[in-house]
This record gives sequence, C-alpha cells and structure tokens, in this order.
Amino acid sequence: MLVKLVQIIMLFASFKLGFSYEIYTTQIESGNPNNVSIHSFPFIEIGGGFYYFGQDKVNWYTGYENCRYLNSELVTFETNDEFDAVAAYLVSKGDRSEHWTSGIDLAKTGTHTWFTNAQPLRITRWAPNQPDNAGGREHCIHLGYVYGHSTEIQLNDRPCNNDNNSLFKYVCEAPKQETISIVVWK
Ligand SMILES: [Ca+2]
Ligand SMILES: [Ca+2]
Repeated sequence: MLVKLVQIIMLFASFKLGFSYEIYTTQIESGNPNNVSIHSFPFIEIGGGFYYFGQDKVNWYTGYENCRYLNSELVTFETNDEFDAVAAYLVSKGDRSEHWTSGIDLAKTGTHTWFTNAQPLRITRWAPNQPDNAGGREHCIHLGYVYGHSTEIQLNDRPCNNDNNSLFKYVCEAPKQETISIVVWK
C-alpha cells in the first residue's frame, strides 16, 4: 500500500512537472564582465588580477600562511604579461624589495612548479644563470633585483627558510572572480 502511495505521489509529481517551467535560471561566467563594483581591500587590482603586497619580511612558509589568512595564495605567474604587470607596479612604487612567489622545486629538485596549481613555470623571467640552487639549498622562488647590477625585476631561487638571510616580503594573489547571474520570472 505504501509503495502504491509513493508511486501515486511520484506520478502526480511528474505530471505536475510536465506542466511547469523554470521560474529562475542561473549562469556562471568568469571574471566581472559588467564591472560590478566589489570591495577588494586589501587587494589591489593590477592588469585584471588582484594582489596584496605583504610588507613584513618572512620566510616562504610564513609568507604562504599569511596569504592563506587572506583566503589567497602566494602569487602564481601564468604568463609573462602577468609578471610584467606586477613588476611594473613595484617599479612604479619604487619598491626594490625581494618578494616571494608560489614557485618552488621542493618536490623534485630542478623541477620548478607553482605550488598553487602544480603547473611548471613557463614564464621566461629568470635572472641570468638562475635558478642555480646555490649551495644545494635554494628551493623557493622570489622576484626582485637579483644582482647588484640588475636593472629589472626578475626571478631567482633562494632558501625557503631564513637560511642565508632569505627573509622577504611577499605577493599574495586573490582567487579569480566569477560572476553568477540569476534570471527570475516575476
Ligand atoms: Ca596569476
Ligand atoms: Ca639562486
């Protein structure tokens, strides 16, 4: 009897469904195509991405943790354009400090990846003769004016902990934005 009742209810439900229509529908798009204003502090928009420049000088692990406190991660440069935009921002601020990125070769020495997404470093912004894993201790990647005579910001590997005085500022990158549209009949 119970089974029959359930069947009748299901039949009724499907009958009802057959004459219904969606009262709302959703759509997810990447980015913020309508430029809806959102509160992004403390992140700064640069070239379509959102970044936070941590001013305390810390080891790579602490830098990563500090980004996680902000629901972000150390920066990942998917393209030369992204690197150049962030570097240009630092130049515009006159900031000559070293900054940690999410790049590492901790898993396999010599195989440099972004820790955020495990993708290999494809950008071509290494300083000359880097990465060199100097002393066999350099497994975390920072950006900065690597040599005394450097005239541009580039990438270099340095010890991840405070070994050899590698305490740096850091760049956090906020997650990508997505726009959810809801269309409603009313
Ligand atoms: Ca990025
Ligand atoms: Ca190095």
